[in-house]
Amino acid sequence: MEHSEAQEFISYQPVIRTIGESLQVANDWYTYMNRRRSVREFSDRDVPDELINSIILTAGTAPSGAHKQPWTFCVVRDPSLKRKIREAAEHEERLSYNGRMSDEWLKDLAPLGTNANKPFLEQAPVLIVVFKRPYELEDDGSKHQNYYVSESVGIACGMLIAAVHQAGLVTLTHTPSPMNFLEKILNRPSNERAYLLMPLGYPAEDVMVPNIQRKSLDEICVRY
Ligand code: IYR
Repeated sequence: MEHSEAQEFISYQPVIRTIGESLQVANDWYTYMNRRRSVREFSDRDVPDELINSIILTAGTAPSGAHKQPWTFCVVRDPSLKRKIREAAEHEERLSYNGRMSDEWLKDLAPLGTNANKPFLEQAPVLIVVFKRPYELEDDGSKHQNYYVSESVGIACGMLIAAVHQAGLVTLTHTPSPMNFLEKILNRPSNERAYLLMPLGYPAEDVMVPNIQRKSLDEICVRY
């Protein structure tokens, strides 16, 4: 224990369930999560801050390398900022769709019906812009390393998506590339890198989603 600092431990409070309850809850949760879809058209119905706060707190319960919690969730409601973000994202997307993405990539995307227009960046009442923090910056300018940053932030985003769905809201994982314009528009500190842009809100009335199928258990699971 030479190199480790004294660490306080507390008892873990497990969730106690019978096997029957576990099965029920697990199956219900799967059925519920299987209804989740990425939605690209939003209603203008507002989402209260209290709900956003709760969803972000859930994301913040994710495990992270050395418990560094290397994430920042920016909540954007200001219409002029949303417009700036949309304009910058569409600029990058136009370059991507008209040359940067391979023919194979464009063909793979065709069933999703996406293109360079991103009206949802203004339609959705809230944009959550997730930043990863490769290191922490102290006031004196010194840097402290974070660990498994992309893995940690990816897990947090997965938990955020689950919380969004649980709350009856919808989102989508938007990844304009490159997305460093988000660091500039939101004036983020030098240790933050844009990771994911998630518009969030209620779905537009009668919204349609692509008819795509999920892989079966046999296709995603190998037993040893
Ligand atoms: N970022 C672009 C293209 C895009 C890429 C993938 I991979 C997708 O699953 C969906 C879209 C866009 O948002 O349109």
